[in-house]
Amino acid sequence: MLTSCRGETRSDPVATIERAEVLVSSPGRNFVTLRITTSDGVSGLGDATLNGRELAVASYLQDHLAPLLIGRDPARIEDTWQYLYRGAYWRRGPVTMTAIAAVDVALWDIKGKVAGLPVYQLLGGRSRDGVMVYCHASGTDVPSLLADVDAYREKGFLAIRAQAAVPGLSGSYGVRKGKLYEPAATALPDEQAWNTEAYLDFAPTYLAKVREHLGFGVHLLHDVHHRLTPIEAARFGKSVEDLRLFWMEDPTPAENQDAFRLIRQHTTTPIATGEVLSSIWDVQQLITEQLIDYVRTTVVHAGGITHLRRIFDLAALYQVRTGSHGATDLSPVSTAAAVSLDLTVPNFGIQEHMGHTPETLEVFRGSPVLKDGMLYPSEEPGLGVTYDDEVAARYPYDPKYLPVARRLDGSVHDW
Ligand code: EZ4
Ligand code: CO
Repeated sequence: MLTSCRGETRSDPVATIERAEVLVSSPGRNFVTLRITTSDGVSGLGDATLNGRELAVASYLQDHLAPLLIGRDPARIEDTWQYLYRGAYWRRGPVTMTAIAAVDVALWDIKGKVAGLPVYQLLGGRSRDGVMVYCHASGTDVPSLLADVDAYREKGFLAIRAQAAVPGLSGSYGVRKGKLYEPAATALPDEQAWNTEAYLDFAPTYLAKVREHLGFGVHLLHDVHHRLTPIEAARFGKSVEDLRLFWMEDPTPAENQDAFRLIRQHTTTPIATGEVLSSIWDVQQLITEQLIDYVRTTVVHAGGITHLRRIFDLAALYQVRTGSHGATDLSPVSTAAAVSLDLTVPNFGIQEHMGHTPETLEVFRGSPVLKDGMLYPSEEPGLGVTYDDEVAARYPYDPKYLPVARRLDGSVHDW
């Protein structure tokens, strides 16, 4: 029996991590992917994409985490998580938590392959048959929004998010130009105009038209995208109560968790937040004081499967359900990891799913399958997603930034 200074006690030689490669490519958009390979030749993938700040995470992984991974036991997922989190000394933050997430998800992928089981089986097995997703309908005006809603309904979606361009404003979040919504579209940040009054006047009217058009048989969602103050969000939530939204998303920035209390005091419109938050500490008060209904932290930006499960378990105690972020900037590896967790947790709510471009799906093969508004996991061992290096080589990194919003007087607003 060997006892090392790392506290490892073992009787048999185990496989070790031999390689950790950081793969940066832009098939349709930028993705950072971590591939860990063991001495037994098993490899696992983790998504490490942080939109608009990709290379910060690539460097964190390449320069600071890869040297720590070589020689470690890939089976020790929790220990590796604790080692990387506590060992950094510097706590939380999207760059750190995305890098740790990539390692964590790659190790779950490896564990599944070694066990010969899909990752959702390792997490306790199915709690449900499939995962309800919501899609993104948008329009430059109300008629085009309604047409888009119809197109998604015909595809069988059970839940639809609706966003329309506010008349006269270039900076309305969520309005698609091409086939998929892609906000990180320019080599330097696009500066877009924002006017809260115009939004607050317009948004409830178009949501009412969508609800009237849809009826109550399909879930309707809306993303405020951090644009309102708490009292404005309270007014918005109150004004759409009769429309019975599934949720209003990110009504106000969430750095100050206490701010949600004011919204809560005024409206029964359900609240979802968390896509930009990276740890359990960032949502602790929101959950334990029941200031939100859905927690939107994701597998890639909140420390991987290991940490997200911890967040979801805390949320379950307070009847807060899950509603993970799932925009195009989360790679198919994240979709697979998210679906594995969504399938198993008792308090699943909904999963965002925007889909990916054909170029993305050429590089990342084997994503979960979408059918009648639900995602179903791969039954392959691990996460079931592969990365094609040869195809990826055709799509080199292409620097892109998210937009910046400015109020009409020129001052910076939350985008
Ligand atoms: O703006 O993923 O709900 N989805 C969203 C996304 C985010 C992007 C940022 O990279 O708010 O569209
Ligand atoms: Co959002």
